[in-house]
Parts: sequence; structure tokens; C-alpha cells
Amino acid sequence: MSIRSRRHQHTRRRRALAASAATAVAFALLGTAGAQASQGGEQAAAAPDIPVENVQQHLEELESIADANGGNRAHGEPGYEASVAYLQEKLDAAGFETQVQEFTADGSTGYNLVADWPGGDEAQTVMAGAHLDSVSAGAGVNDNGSGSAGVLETALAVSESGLEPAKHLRFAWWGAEELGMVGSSSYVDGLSEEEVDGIDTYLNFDMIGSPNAGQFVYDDDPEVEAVFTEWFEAQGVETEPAEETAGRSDHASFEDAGVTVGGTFTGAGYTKSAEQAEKWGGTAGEPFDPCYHSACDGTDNIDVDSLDLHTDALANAVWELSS
Ligand code: DPN
Ligand code: CA
Ligand code: ZN
Repeated sequence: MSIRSRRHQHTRRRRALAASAATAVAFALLGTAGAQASQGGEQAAAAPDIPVENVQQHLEELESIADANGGNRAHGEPGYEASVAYLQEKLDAAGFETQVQEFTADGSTGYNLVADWPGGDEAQTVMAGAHLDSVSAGAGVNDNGSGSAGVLETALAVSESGLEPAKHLRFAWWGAEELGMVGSSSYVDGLSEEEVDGIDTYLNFDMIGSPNAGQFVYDDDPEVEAVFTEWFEAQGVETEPAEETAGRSDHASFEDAGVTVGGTFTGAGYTKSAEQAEKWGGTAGEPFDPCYHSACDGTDNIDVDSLDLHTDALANAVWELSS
């Protein structure tokens, strides 16, 4: 059975995005897509609905960490190390095997946090990752507390549900993305050829709660793309290919090594068009994230409905691709 032919159950009703009335009606009609059995009769367990409140709690914590550490969580700064410590403690308590890997960038030590879920075939490893560093201008709550918190909450959901996937699962938080994807490229450079070959798919999440959100899916690999686009479609959300971030976040480190990649994105500095505002709501003529790389990228700089949607999309892809 191909990945494309699989459809998962979506039985829950989803709140409309802050969108036009027409979109809200579409949600009401399409938000409860019926369950469809897979062709082979064997139905892998569906991913849970990730509580967005939990994701928001991590964002509050990351903002507090920045507040307590000179206002940012940037590479080489104490707020970055405190961010790593916050995540690592939660992952250790949930039964992950965690490692902090060091590298050097711009004369200071950087850190990647890698968390393995015990079990599954390591020759087919599914990874989900996000960069954890902010720029020095601010707390980096959307960029990229959002992706970091979504990946964290998905990992915690794997533990909570006692998932025993056929494939091995690994979650990662990268340092120094903002300096040119330094952490993720150092990770990939440190892998043997066999280890690179063993990565079935790498999923990247960099900015998934933009306040004037777009609904974007990476189009690097058609099968992985379809896992996301079909899921969004089942929620009544039309997506577009993620052009702004193409080749410009940590997935590029993996793609350059020949790994299959995918991910989702809600937009950064590009301007939302009138057509996009029509289908997604929000404000045409303004950036998807007006606080991109600015001091105002705090917890107010988040569209909670999009954060919820993209975190649930992330969890669905992890469940589906690892089964
Ligand atoms: N984290 C963002 C950055 O590196 O600036 C990801 C991004 C890349 C956003 C390219 C927009 C464009
Ligand atoms: Ca949810
Ligand atoms: Zn950035």
C-alpha cells in the first residue's frame, strides 16, 4: 500500500481559523471527514489530537527563559542553553534517550538536542526536527519556539500513547540555524553513510504559528507532501507549496545529503496576497509574520489556530510515516 493511498481517521471537529465566513462554513462542513478504512484492512492507530494549550505552555516557558536571559535565546547566549535544558528534562522524564551534541559556530559552542524513542527499525528512521535558537533581537517565539514546541509536544504524545512504531523515531532540536543551519549540518556531517541511508524521512518545522498565517507544505518530496496536503484537505484547509523557506531551513542539511524531506510552514517576511487572505483569512498586503526576526516575536505573535493545526499535522505525519 502506498503512502498516498492511506487515509487516516479524522473524527474531531476543528475550530475554524481566524478566517472569512466562507472559510468557516467550509470548516463546519469538512471538519468531520468520515473515517475510511485502508485498503489492506489493517488500520494503524491514528495520531492523537495534540492539545494546543500544551504547546502554548512551552511557548510561555521559552519566552520566560528569554526574559530571564537578556531577552533572547540566541546561539552562544545563556537563553539558548536554558532552552535546551527545559526540553531535555521533559524528554528524559518521558522515557526518551537524549543526547546533547556540541559544535562550534562563530567562536562559541552550540548544541543540538537529539531524542530517540526506544524501539523500531533504525535502518528506517523517521526524524522530526526544529531549530531551537532565536535571533538575538528577541525571544523567537514564532521563529522558532513554535516548531520546537510542536515537535516537543508530539514527542511527548508518542510517549504518552506508548507508541510502538515499525520504524525508529528520532526527534531533534537544532542550534545555530539562524547562523546558516550550522547545527543541523554539523549533525548530518557527523553521520556515516549507513546512518544517512537509514534516515527514511526528515520532517522540519520552522515557524508554524505565524500571526497572519499562510498554510504552506514543503513540496520537496511528493509522497511526504501528500501526507500533509491530504491531512489539511480533510480539515478543509487549502495549502500552497512553501516557497519562502525552500532550501533555507534545517531540512536543507538533510536534503543535501540525499534524505527525503518534508514539513510545514506558516510564512515569515513575505506578504500575504489578496487571494491568500480570501482563502485563509488574515490581512492582505502585510507579512505573514510582521515580527519576523524582531523584538516583538513574543507569545502575542502567534496565531493559536494555526499552531494547533500544524502541530496536529505534524503528529499525524509522524504516526503515519513511522507505522
Ligand atoms: N528560521 C527562519 C530563518 O532562518 O530566518 C526560517 C526562514 C528561512 C524563514 C527563510 C523565511 C525564509
Ligand atoms: Ca490539536
Ligand atoms: Zn529565523
